[in-house]
Amino acid sequence: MSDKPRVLSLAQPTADSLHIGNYLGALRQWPGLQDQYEAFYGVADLHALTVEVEPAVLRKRSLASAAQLIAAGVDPERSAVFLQSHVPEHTQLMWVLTCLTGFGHASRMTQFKDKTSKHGVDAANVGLFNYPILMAADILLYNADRVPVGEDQRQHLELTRDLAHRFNTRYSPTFTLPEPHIVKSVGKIKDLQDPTVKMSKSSSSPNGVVDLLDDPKLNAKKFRSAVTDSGRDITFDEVNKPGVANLLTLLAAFTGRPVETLVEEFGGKGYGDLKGAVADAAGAEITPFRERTLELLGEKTELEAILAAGAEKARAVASRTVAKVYRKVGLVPRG
Ligand code: AQP
Repeated sequence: MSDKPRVLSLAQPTADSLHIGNYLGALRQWPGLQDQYEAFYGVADLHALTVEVEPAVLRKRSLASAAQLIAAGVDPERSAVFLQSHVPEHTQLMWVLTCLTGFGHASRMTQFKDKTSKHGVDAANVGLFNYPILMAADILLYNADRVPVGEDQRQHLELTRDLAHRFNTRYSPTFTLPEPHIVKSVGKIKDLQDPTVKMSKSSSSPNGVVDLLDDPKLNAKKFRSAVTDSGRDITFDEVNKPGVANLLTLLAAFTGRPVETLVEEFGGKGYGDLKGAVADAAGAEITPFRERTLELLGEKTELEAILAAGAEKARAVASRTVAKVYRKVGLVPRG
């Protein structure tokens, strides 16, 4: 076992492809942390059950998500790459944490409110309500020091820290309080058709979300038809010009250049120029990523072997945590 600090992050296989929000907000940071940290990166397939899905579709999406992590540069030799359901300790720890979570506290999670705003709470399942507690278990199981996630997950990270603190004070120091690793310049990538809401696998309009595995030509078209406003000036104003601000954020992220420089450069140019530049910059990075993912998906046996080895690595850590937690809360160890 390594003495490096630990990093953990998971992505949900809730769509056929991850999107550029998942990529820029989270996935893209993951490979760069592999040397400094002992890394655990996975696919949150249990979380994906909170949405009704065909079994065969979920299996396909889970493998596609794993392939995308690797295509993004996560190296299975250096990191544990695994499916959450292959490590049963996630749900074991979750139950203990569920019993430590106040109902009122769980009810204040804004993502649950957002996700149930359209169809109401009665249409949601309890799994969706419990999602942040399973997420806390995902993180605490590995005593992760850092969790690279998008801005939308900040509140869940806070809950995780609260639960860790509560367990540590009620029993004895056990869990590391994890720090979020959030790229401020990216923040939340917004839906291209409704730049007031985050780009999301489940709730975005089809033309508002750019999937990493979609045909690059289709994606270029989506960027070119992004909603802006009736003005002409290219300025970074998230309140009054959310569409233009989103495009500038995307261009800055894909080119590695500061927003201020881009604003200067686009002075006097039109929205069409900006959209074209985003389409080109995104395409240049996403197209090879997509090709690598498709290649990995063509080697299914190898991919499954990578995931089996990743689950072994993950379980070596996770099983110890659960044994310790069960002992501390008073469950009798199996003789
Ligand atoms: N729009 C976004 N901008 C920046 N980061 C984002 N993330 C998600 N959307 C954006 C980050 O991507 C990582 C993986 O996300 P996830 O698969 O765990 O699920 P999510 O956060 O719930 O993302 P979606 O796309 O909205 O999925 P659904 O619709 O299934 O809920 C996370 O680190 C997340 O912060």
